[in-house]
Amino acid sequence: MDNNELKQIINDIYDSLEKNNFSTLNRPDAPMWERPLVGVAAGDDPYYDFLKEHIGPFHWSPAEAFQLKYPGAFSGKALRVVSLVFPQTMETKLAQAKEKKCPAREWIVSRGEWEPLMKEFSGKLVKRLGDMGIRCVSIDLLSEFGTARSEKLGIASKWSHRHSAYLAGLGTFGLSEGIITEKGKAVRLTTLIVEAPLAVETRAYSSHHEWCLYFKDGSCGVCMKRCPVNAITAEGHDKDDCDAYEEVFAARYWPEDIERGDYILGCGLCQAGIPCQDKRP
Ligand code: B12
Ligand code: SF4
Ligand code: SF4
Repeated sequence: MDNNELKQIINDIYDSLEKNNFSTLNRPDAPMWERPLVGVAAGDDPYYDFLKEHIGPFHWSPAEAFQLKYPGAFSGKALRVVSLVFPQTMETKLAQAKEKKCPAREWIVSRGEWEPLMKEFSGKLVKRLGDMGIRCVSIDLLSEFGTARSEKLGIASKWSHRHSAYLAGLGTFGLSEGIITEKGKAVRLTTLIVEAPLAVETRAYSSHHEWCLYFKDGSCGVCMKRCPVNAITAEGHDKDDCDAYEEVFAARYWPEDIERGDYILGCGLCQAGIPCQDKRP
């Protein structure tokens, strides 16, 4: 399998998704997420050693994540990290850009229904590659996957999808901390680790903040103004204030016609109504 073949498989699976729609908002024909951008990184890239120091020793290397499904000694050399970036639709972004206190209904639903959608997408992808005799691991399908506390960086995860996207050439971080891609910052991500000789993508940047206007020339800063709790400042992003706001908006502004159920929440007002909403600015 080469990169083009993998991208074709991913697009076919995207087209077959049953859960990628706004049925909850009575718009079954409207997709929740656009086709993903795909990037590929090497499984033995020394960047993963850096992440163990930078984020914490709990952050998996690709080989460690792979071994959770396929136990045994293993080097990362034969592995590739496939990073997938799903952009929000323009309709969702326009709705979100109008909001000031509470995320738009489309944002609430596309966040709340992400996990079942990713189960469907990743499940189909892993099955398809498995049928071709290719071993692979979807990070989102690992039962061990979850959050952890980084000493230096606060709330974190055993696998940071964004850092792998950065490594796979898909974008750099913004002042808000969100990753800015060619399709902008209003995106969600997942990662697949495959045992296949895919070509590793080159990175069109040399530093981790290169595509953000604030780090480029001190301009912009619009994401700071979009945050209702001032969790984004020139010093960066306060993860705890940001995290706490989720329950605040849910308690104060939850739309009556959406059932909260087991939705995980996310404010995301800093991801829309900004120059990096849809593109690398
Ligand atoms: C924990 C978490 C949160 C926490 C903390 C956020 C955070 N920044 O870590 C809270 C609850 C606050 C949160 C909020 C949100 N989240 Co969140 N969250 C996660 C989660 C589970 C883990 C993130 C993680 O591990 N962070 C680890 C630390 C290391 O990251 P960091 O501090 O941001 O990294 C900085 C440093 O590494 C530094 N850096 C990078 N390279 C280098 C190199 C050197 C040398 C140095 C010194 C520094 C440096 O720059 C980075 C950015 O500032 C991921 C899912 C996943 N498993 O990946 C989703 C994820 C990051 N969240 C996501 C989203 C969409 C959101 C929200 C928009 C909510 C929503 N759904 O609407 C908000 C946005 C907040 C914001 N301003 O970015 C998306 C990312 C979207 C994007 N464009 O980046 C992810 C990837 C989920 C997904 N599956 O797509 N989130
Ligand atoms: S809104 Fe402006 S300052 Fe904020 S991340 Fe995007 S480009 Fe950077
Ligand atoms: S997600 Fe909301 S609370 Fe968190 S930084 Fe962005 S705008 Fe602020």
